[in-house]
Amino acid sequence: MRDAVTSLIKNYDVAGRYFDRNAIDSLKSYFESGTARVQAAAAINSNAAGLVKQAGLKLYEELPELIRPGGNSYTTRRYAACLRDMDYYLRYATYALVAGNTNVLDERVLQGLRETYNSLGVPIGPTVRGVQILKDLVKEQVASAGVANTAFVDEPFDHITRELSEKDI
Ligand SMILES: CCC1=C(C)/C(=C/C2=NC(=C\c3[nH]c(/C=C4\NC(=O)[C@H](C)[C@H]4CC)c(C)c3CCC(=O)O)/C(CCC(=O)O)=C2C)NC1=O
Repeated sequence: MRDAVTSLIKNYDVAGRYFDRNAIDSLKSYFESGTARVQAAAAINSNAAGLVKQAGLKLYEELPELIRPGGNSYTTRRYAACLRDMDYYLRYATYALVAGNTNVLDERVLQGLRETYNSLGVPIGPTVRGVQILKDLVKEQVASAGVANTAFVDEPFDHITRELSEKDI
């Protein structure tokens, strides 16, 4: 598992180089955004269950066929599995936000996920929509906690949707 600093060190060590201007700039930007990252994690933690629940309600309002007979969230077991997945996405996205790096998502969440979803018939498009709804709710929550620029919150959620949507080669 890597964060912004360890991943930079790894890249420079492989090349046997000291930190150059680019490295220093990226270190600066990571440390300057540190307080906002921690504030975001605190804001998410203060209402994680609420965020997941709200995202689920919004998703099923937009795509009601998911909870009708034949839909992938039909039956309470699958409904609960879907919300549990959203909770995983939120928790690991929070780790990635603090780390300033999406490596934790690759290692702990995304590895083999598409294959699992495909074999169970979990639809990717609606899952991606769910993650994007979650992102928007998180950004509102983080903004109302006083973080002025919430653009950095996009990264882990967009990373999840990008990796999930990627076509098979
Ligand atoms: C921490 C990393 C991690 C992830 C990400 C994870 C995902 C994950 N989601 C699963 C199932 C599932 N995932 C969903 C999700 C959905 N269905 C929908 O209609 C919606 C579009 C969507 C929610 C947004 C559903 C319904 C199932 C159960 C499918 C089934 O058993 O038929 C399964 C199969 C095993 C199980 O049911 O628990 C896994 C492994 N597990 C992990 O350990």
